[in-house]
Amino acid sequence: MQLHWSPKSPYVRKVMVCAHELQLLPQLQLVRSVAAMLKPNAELMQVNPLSKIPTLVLDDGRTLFDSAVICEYLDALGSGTLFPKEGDARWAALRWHALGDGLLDALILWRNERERAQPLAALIEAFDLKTRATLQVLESEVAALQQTPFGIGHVTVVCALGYIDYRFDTLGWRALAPQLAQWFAQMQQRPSIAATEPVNG
Ligand SMILES: N[C@@H](CCC(=O)N[C@@H](CS)C(=O)NCC(=O)O)C(=O)O
Repeated sequence: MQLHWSPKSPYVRKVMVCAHELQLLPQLQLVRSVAAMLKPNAELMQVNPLSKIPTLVLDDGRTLFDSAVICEYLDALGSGTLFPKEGDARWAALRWHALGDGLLDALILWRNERERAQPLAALIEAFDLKTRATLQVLESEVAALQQTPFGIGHVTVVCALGYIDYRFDTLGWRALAPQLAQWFAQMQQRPSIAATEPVNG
């Protein structure tokens, strides 16, 4: 399988963490692909018309996107432990997955906006407000995160917090969510998390 990949993308990181956890890394051939909102990538668009990474090309030529779909596909190929199949555990995992993805979506748009010559102040304020509110909710759910077996919700929340460190280090999120920061530090001990730190390149 070919994974259109970048070491900087937090959505790609979700897929890489899942692949590590599920011992599927040997089956992935990484294809370095550049995807930017303002520069559609013609080569990437041949396999994903949305020009986004991650995109997974299966050995039979079918393609899968986005990160949520790819992570669930890998889980089905592997031990199936990252996406609980039923009950409250399923909804809790999917909810954290959506919260982490939603936080990432806001952060990516925030970053694009702040790089414009004249960022719209109201938009920046809204992204800042939503980010802080999400951190507050996650701070109140640390005990639940700790008590729940590691799954796609944990993967996504960790990737979102890692992206804040990577692109929004001035936010000082650890002061806003100290228990979450401790939990995040514990998560760094996991080999799948340590091996997928975002890097420039
Ligand atoms: N919902 C998608 C988001 C993927 C995404 O936006 N990836 C970024 C890289 S971090 C991208 O490809 N951006 C290019 C674009 O938006 O055109 C997912 O979960 O995979």
